[in-house]
Amino acid sequence: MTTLSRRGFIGSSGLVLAGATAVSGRTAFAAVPEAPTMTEATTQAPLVPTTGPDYQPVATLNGWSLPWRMNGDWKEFHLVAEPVVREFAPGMKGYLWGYNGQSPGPTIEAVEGDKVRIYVTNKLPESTAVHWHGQRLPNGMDGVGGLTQPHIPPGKTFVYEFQLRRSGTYMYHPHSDEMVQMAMGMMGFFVVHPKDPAFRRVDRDFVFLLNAFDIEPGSYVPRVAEMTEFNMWCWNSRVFPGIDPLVVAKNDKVRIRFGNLTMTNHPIHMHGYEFKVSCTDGGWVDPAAAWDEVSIDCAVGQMRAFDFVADEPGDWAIHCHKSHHTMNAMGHSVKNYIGVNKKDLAKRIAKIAPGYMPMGSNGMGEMGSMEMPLPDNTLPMMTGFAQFGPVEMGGMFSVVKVREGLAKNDYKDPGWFKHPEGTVAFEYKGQKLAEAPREASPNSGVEASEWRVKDPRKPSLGPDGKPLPAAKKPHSNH
Ligand SMILES: [Cu+2]
Repeated sequence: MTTLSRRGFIGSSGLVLAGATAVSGRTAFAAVPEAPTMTEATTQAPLVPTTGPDYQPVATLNGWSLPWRMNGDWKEFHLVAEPVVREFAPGMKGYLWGYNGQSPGPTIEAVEGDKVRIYVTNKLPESTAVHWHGQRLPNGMDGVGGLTQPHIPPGKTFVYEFQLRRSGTYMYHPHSDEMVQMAMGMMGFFVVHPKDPAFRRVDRDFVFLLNAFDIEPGSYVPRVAEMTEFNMWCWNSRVFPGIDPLVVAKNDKVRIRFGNLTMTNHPIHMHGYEFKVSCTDGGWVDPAAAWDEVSIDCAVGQMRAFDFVADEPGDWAIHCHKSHHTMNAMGHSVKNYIGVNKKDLAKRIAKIAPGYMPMGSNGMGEMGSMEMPLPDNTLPMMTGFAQFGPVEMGGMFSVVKVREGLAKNDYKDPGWFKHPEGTVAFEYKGQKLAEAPREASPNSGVEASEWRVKDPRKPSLGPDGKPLPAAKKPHSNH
C-alpha cells in the first residue's frame, strides 16, 4: 500500500518519487516504501498532515519534509544516504553527501506517540549509520555504528523502529565516520509535534541546521579534515544571499528552531524583537523559566527554538553575530590596509602576484558593491542587494519579513518592506526637524527624571533643577 503524501508543494515542485525498484530491487517493491527525492534547493511548502492529529507543519528553510506512508500503525519513512549536488547560492555548488537528493536531508515530522519505522538505504561509497539526536529510544536504535548496531554497508538497507515518546526539536546525523560524513553535509531535522494540537502551538514554525564547509574557491568538494578554518558558514547548506527569507504574517505566533552541527558556537541574533527560548533538544522550556533575549547562543551539538509574536512589520535581519560567519569564501584571508595609501604598492605587488586585490584603504564595505573577477565556483565575501543598496553580508544571514494581510500558508517572498512615510533614517542637511516627543517611552516604566546620572558629591536636583531638600538621617540610637 502506498498512501504517500503528495500535497501542497509550491509551484513546480522538485519532489520526485523514485520507484522502489530503483533503490532496492524488484523483489522488495511492496515491502519498502518509496524514497522521494528533492531536486531543488528552495523552501518547499510545509507538509500539512492528512492523517492523525492536527499540527502546524514546519517550514524547512531551503528544504522540505519527507512524505511517509502508514503501514498498519507504523509511520514509515525512507531515507537514502547518497552523494548530492547542493547549490549554496546562485554561482556556487558543492559536491556533498546528503539524503534523498539534498544536503541537509529532508525534515522528518511525526507526532508524539507515533510508532516510526525509518528505512535507511546506503548509497554512499562507505558504511554509515543514523543517530536520532535527542530521542528516547531503545539503545539498539540509537544509531552508533559499532556500539549499538553494525555499520550499514554500501548498498544495504537497515530499519530503525521506535515510538516517539516526547514532542520537541531533534535532528539526525551519521554516527559512522562522523567527522567525514558531517563535514560532507549529512544531517537533517526531526520534529515531533505534540499529541495535543493546542500545546505550545504557533502559526509559523521555521527550522534549519547550522553547518559549515571548507571549500577552496574554484573547487567543489569540502576539505573534510578541517577543524577550524571553514569558509562557508551555512544554514541548511545555503549562504546569504541564497538563504530564503522567513516570511511571516503580522501578529503571527512564530517559532524559529535551529541545531548546530558545526565545530563552533553561533550566537543567533534577530533584530526588532525580543523572544524567549521555548524548546531545546532536551525538551520544552517552562514559560515561567524563560527570559527575554535578542540573541541565543547555540553551542556545538545543541538545538534551540525561540518564540515571538510578530507584531512589528518590516524586514528584520536575522544572523549569526560572529561577524566572520556572515561572510563568504573570499574574505577570510584578506589583509587589513585601512589607512594605508597603497596606490603604488598595489601595482608593485600585482607584478609579482597577478590578480592581487588588496582590501580597501577605507574598510571593506566598498567590496560589497564591486563586481570583482572571481574564480569559478565561489561567492563574493559580502554580497546581496536590497532596496537601499548592497547589504554587504554573506554566510549565516537572512531576513524575517513581517507583513500585514498574508494568507495562512503564504510563504512567498513579498519583496522589500514599504516603510511608512518618515520612518527611515535620513541625511541631515541642516533642515529644521520636528520637535521630538519629550516623554519617556510609555513602556519603559521609568520616570524621565530617573535617567539623570547622580553624582554623590553634589546635591540631588529636583525636576526644576534646584537642589532637593537633604534627606533626613535615620536615627542611630534605636
Ligand atoms: Cu556563527
